[in-house]
Amino acid sequence: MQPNRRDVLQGSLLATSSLLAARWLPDGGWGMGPDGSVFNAMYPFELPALPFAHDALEPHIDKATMELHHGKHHQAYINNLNNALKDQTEFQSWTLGQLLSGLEKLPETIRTVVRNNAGGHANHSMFWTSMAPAGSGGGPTGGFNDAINASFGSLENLVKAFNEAGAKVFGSGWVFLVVEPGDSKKLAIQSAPNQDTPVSKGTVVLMGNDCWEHAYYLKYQNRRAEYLAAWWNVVNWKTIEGRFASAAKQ
Ligand code: MN3
Repeated sequence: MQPNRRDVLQGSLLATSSLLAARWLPDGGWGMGPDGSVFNAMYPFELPALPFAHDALEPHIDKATMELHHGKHHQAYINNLNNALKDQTEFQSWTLGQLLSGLEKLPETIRTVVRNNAGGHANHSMFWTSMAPAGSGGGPTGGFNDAINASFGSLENLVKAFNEAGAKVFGSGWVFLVVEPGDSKKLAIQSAPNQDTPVSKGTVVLMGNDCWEHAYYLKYQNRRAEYLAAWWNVVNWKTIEGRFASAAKQ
């Protein structure tokens, strides 16, 4: 029997998916999807549980902000994404990774809403797992530490450059630490507006900080620089180093 068009299409999607997975899932995903990888999750998308209690990042990130940010904002991205796909049966079998890398293949009627909300889901899943209670995340070691020194001169310089990039994000957006495409030992800082993510261009994201006002306004009001500085107390270096080590192996 000849395979029908749908089988062929799904077969090619699976092949594409495993290629993208090799590039995009340096830590086996960000560890928050039902199968352990947020990029492999597909419609209907679900809010992943936080890997710590809402008050676990106090006093650097307060409990009320975490409750709203995870329970309301992240949930809203997921609801909007599911809503955009509810009548789009063709795209319900696309993984989050496929949606983010294949935005130009989507109908114009849903492209922007998917870009914003699939991006929001991916960015926030990455964000929660980039953090840990203060004192539990350790610090960069080994080859990761070497890459930081080679790329920025020192951890102190990385922090300074990252915070400066975060302060410059105009309006709402993100600042990311990424692996330089084509050189797994070189790190770089990128910022992006709205919920865009370097992942859409196949770039490996190691960590990122949310520069939307909803991430800090309850506690820090307009003092974004103070929030950016405090955030380093809750960086989960162990997880981020694991992402780097996996990316370096590819
Ligand atoms: Mn946010």
